[in-house]
Amino acid sequence: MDNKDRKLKRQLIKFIDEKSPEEFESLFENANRIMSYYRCANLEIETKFKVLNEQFSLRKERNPIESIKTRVKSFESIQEKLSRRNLPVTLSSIEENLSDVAGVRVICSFTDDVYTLARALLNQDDIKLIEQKDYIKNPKPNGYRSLHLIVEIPIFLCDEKKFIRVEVQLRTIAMELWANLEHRMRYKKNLDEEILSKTSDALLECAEISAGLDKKMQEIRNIIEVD
Ligand code: 0O2
Repeated sequence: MDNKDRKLKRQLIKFIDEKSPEEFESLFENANRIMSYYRCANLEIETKFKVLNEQFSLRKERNPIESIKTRVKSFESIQEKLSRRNLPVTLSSIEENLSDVAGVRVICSFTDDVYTLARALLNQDDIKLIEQKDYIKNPKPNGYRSLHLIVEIPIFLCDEKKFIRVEVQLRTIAMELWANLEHRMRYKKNLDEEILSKTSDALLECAEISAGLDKKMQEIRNIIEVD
C-alpha cells in the first residue's frame, strides 16, 4: 500500500459510519477508483494547458502560464460540502452532485492571458463548458477575483470512456497572491464578528490594489507587445 492509499483510508475512516472490514475494503476500492478518475481528468486538463503554453510561446515568444496546480478535494472537504447542501454523503452522490472534486488552477502572467487561455481551452472539441463564473469582471464582495470554469472532459480508461467534471480556476499572479493569503487568514474560518469587521475593508483595499497592479501591468505589456 502506498502513501496515497494510506491517506485515502485514513480519510475514509472519518468519512463513514461503522462498517465491517469487508464493507470497508469494498468502499475503499470504489473510492480509490473514483478518485483515480478525478486524478486522470486533472492530468488531461493540465496537459492541455501545457500544450497551449508551448504553442503560445512559439507564437508570442513568451509563456502566458506561470504555473499550474492540481488537486483532488479531500474527503473531509467533500463531506462538508455535501452535508452543507443537505445531500447524501455517498460515493454516487459525489459523482452526481459535485463538480469541483477535480481542480486545476492556472496562474497567468497577465489578465488578457486568463481569457485567451480560457477561450483556447473551451474551443477544444472534447471540452464541454458546464458553468462559468467570472469573478474578475464581477469580483466577490470580499474582493476575490478569478475566472472559474466547470468543464466536462472525457477520460479514456482501459475499456471504457468516462466524462468527468473539473473546476478550472484561472487567475493572475496578483490574484493568486491575494487569494492565497486571504485563504490562509480568513476563508471559511469561523472568525468572530469583531475580527471580520476589522479586516474586511483592509482586505478589500488589498484586492483593489492588486486589481490596479494587474491593470497597469497589462497596459505596459500592451505597449511593448503589439500583436
Ligand atoms: P478550497 O479550499 O480552495 O478547495 P462553495 O464551494 O459551496 O463555497 P461554489 O459556488 O461551489 O461555492 O464555489 P465558488 O464560489 O465558485 O468557489 C469555489 C472555489 O473558489 C473555492 O473552493 C476556492 O478555491 C475559491 N474561492 C471562492 N471564493 C473565495 C474567496 O473568497 N477567497 C478565496 N481565497 N478563495 C475563494 P473551496 O472548495 O471553497 O475551497
